[in-house]
Amino acid sequence: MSATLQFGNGKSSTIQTGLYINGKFQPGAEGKTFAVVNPANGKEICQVSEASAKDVDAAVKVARETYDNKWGEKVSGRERGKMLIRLAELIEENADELAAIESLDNGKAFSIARSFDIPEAAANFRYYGGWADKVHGKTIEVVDSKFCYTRHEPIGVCGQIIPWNFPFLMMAWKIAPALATGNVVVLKTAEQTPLSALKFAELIEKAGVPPGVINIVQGFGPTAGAAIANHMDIDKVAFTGSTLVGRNILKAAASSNLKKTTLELGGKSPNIIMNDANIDDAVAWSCFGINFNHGQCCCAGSRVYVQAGIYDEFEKKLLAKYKSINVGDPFKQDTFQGPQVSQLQYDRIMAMIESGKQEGGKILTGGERHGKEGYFIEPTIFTGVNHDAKIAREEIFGPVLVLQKFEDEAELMKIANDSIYGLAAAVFSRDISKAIQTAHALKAGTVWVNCYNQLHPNVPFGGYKASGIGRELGEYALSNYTNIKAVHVNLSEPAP
Ligand code: TXE
Repeated sequence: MSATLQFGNGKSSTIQTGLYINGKFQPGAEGKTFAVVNPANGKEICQVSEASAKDVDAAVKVARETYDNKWGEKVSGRERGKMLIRLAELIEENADELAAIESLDNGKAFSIARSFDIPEAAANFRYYGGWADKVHGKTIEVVDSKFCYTRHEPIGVCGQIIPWNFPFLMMAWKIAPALATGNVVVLKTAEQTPLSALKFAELIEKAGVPPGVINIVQGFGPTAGAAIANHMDIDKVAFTGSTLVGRNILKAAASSNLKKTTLELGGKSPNIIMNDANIDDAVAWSCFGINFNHGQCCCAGSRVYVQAGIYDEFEKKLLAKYKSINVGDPFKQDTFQGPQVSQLQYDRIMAMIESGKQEGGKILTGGERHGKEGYFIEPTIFTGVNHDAKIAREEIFGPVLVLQKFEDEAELMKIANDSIYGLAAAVFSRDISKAIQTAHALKAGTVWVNCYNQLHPNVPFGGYKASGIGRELGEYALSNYTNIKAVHVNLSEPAP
């Protein structure tokens, strides 16, 4: 089972379309397949195998046997590190092909997939490859008669469920720290975007990773996804997606085997521009902050608050900046914004735009479909929106910005923090003391000062409040994937 993909740059690639379990591509137990759609034109790209709960079961069984007999602490950190670094190299060697697959499947610009998604995924594997032989416990002083230490042990079989906005990068964020710490994984890709992970699966054996360590299944949330969350023999689940489904994952984990759970969920991130900001820079970062990846970023700067003293100039310059956004064919070199990922997402975003209008918001620019086919939406700015309006409070996950004016900084902070979410925020000011004080007062897992959407493998990422549980990236992510064992050794303590 394979498919040949034709890219908009004239090139093509052949991929395997089965489920990748125990190092082999195979059809689903129920023999079902589903269509993968090109969001740029709404046409089918190919069919891929669909995983059922039975396939998840089979993958978990293989993963468990592999963990017990061939992986875990049986393979040294040094060896695991080498494999992760080899995976990084293989990703780099195949970067053009992987970026083209990502662009075709997700709709993001090829140039951005090639310069961001794929190299960043490689950087993640390399970074965690470096950690693999540096994960260790501590010795803890107690009394002379005892020796106590901790071990950071792998958790075991990890279920990982990823979304469609950064399919390849989210896969890297999940798999790399899990393997660095000696775990095995069963990863479910998003039903909208399974293709780049299937190409990645071809690289796993080449990197020397034993069969059964990384298992990749594509399928739907209520079936394959729920099977992972409810599984009695999965020790940990990591999820990135909607807050709604995140709650269900947590409930499923609680009512099955209380598997450890980390969640990376939605956001409604405030981006604050103070009177003393460098206006041109703030305009450029704010535009990038909402429109990068077509607004399909959990940390998108979807609420921009500009202080009254510079508001008019900011609005004028932002509007001019918006006119320079190239929306269109993801394979054209100068395209910045491609289509939204699916008809469903397109419909959800257009419904939010409609609700913004109904609630009295004024459209400064955009608000309509772009072009005649595919799921393209014009970059859109709303002004005059009440803080309680739906578009000011709920995640839109599209290129739709709510632009607001504020006078008083203290009042603004209350509004900025008045959200169920707390994933990211930004502040623009030339006064570094004020910027840092604001950064500390914002209730968010990431705060950018004088920039936006900056991520790095070394730096943790995750949310306050309903934006999630746990942190990905950096040293912090390692703790998502280890059990801490305390060992008390009696040296000379008399028996009771
Ligand atoms: O997400 P879902 P959707 C937000 C964003 C977007 C909204 C809906 O606001 O508009 O969510 O997107 C799997 N048990 N984010 O509907 O359904 C599903 O198969 C187990 C933010 O696509 O949460 C996919 O693999 N798994 C976000 C993954 O969950 C289930 C990224 C995400 O899909 C499941 C994506 C179930 N019952 C959307 N139901 C971010 N934080 O970056 C679905 N899934």
